[in-house]
Amino acid sequence: MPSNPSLLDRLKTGSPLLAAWCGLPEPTIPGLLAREAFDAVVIDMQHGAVDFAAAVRAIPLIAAAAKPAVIRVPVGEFATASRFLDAGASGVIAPMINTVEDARRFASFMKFPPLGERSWGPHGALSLTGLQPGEYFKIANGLSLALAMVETREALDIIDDILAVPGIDGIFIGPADLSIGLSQGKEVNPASAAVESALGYALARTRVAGKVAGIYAASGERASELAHKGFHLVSIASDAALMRAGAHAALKAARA
Ligand code: 3PY
Ligand code: MG
Repeated sequence: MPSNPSLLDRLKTGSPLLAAWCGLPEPTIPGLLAREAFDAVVIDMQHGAVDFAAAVRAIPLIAAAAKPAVIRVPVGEFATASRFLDAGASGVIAPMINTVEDARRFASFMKFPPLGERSWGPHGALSLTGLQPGEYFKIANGLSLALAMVETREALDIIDDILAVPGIDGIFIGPADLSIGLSQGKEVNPASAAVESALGYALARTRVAGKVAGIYAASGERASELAHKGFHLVSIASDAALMRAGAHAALKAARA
């Protein structure tokens, strides 16, 4: 049985999903966070220190908690996106998708023909889903969520075109980079007024396209605001940030 046959359907029809965000180079951490009440776990290979082997090892640990694993690959590493689908990831977030060509290339590595050009070899995915190759092939494109990151002024300007690319299931906003771009390099402020109005615009365009929108939130409070705003997938803080916050709170209490 697929561990998660329809992450896209859940995003489209259910309440917002809250994801853990992991960048430490140790697969046990996403495996353990998957046991908490997160709906999904993201492994960040763009800014995290996780290498390919560690990220692949985390996927069955996350699946053992019946949660979907989503991987953010490094910029431009679309071939790596296919390899994570082969390993059983439920989705991939591709950073810095700034042109329609970027979006097309990303989609082509995420989806089998005729939609894309993904090559066959889903060894981990077959184990985790329990499907036979022919069964997996029939539904694989629907199992593999492709989220294109919109986090620059250029991407925002062509958001309709990115959303229109066949095989792109939705967008994922990087509010920090977006704030840098929208302020023309003057500040990094993921909650700036300019970002706030861009979020409303991006959500509206995503709804018109009938696709889904995810976003990164630095805290639980911010995640709640963004979920209420209408984002379908909201990731919260990071493994390192949660550890640091826990350490600060425990030490503050101990020294009180
Ligand atoms: C951003 O805010 O730019 C991100 O990519 C989230 O990590
Ligand atoms: Mg970013």
